Amino acid sequence: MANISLYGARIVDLALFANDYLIISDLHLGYEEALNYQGVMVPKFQYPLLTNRLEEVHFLQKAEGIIINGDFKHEFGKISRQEWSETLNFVDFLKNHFQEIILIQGNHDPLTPIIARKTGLEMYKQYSTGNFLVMHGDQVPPKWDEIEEETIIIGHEHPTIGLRSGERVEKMKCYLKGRFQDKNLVVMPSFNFVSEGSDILHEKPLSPFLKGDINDWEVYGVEDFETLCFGRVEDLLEFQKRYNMI
Ligand SMILES: [Mn+2]
Repeated sequence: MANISLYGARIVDLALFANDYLIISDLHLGYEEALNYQGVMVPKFQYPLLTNRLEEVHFLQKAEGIIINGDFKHEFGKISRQEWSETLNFVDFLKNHFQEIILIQGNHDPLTPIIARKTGLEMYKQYSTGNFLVMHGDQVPPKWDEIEEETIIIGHEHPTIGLRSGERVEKMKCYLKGRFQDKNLVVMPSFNFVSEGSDILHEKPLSPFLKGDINDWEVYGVEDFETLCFGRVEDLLEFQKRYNMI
């Protein structure tokens, strides 16, 4: 596995390793049951994929602590059966692998504090470690000027790039490395296998951190523990235009 670091945070598949923490984002546990309620019949397949994947990541990169960077579960207004069982099991799983577990509040987490209390975990708006400030990324903190860390790590966006081959468009999960105001910014992919995410080249951004000019930002695709450097957003758009791939 290539050793690629974004401002000192090492890419380990869909996780980042920063200052002795592994960071994963946007698990959306319970997503399948939420889809079932909407009439979309998907089986509940995600949980074993997530735990196996995280075990592999942890095997490759030992870490004392883990940070869940928001959207631990999916439903806004309730805790579904699937969410109760999977979140409690997942916290047990984390306790078996890590000495410290940090939960960060995402926009899908209004009720996650109930799960945190039940399992004895703390929830944070944002978490500082070394030179990194980890936050979900659904809003820019109001006291931006008081932030001392050099690098901000966010999730929320579920970034992917759409790669066209013939009629098919495949979305590949990716990291983004850029600058936001006076800070370094890293956008993480989702640790979630129900949906790939949104195509940053063609879809409207979700996060306010991505609403400005991101042409200069660098794209790092991840696929099965491989990391692929795609260059800058602007170059990818230019390439796709030139080869009529949009
Ligand atoms: Mn979110």
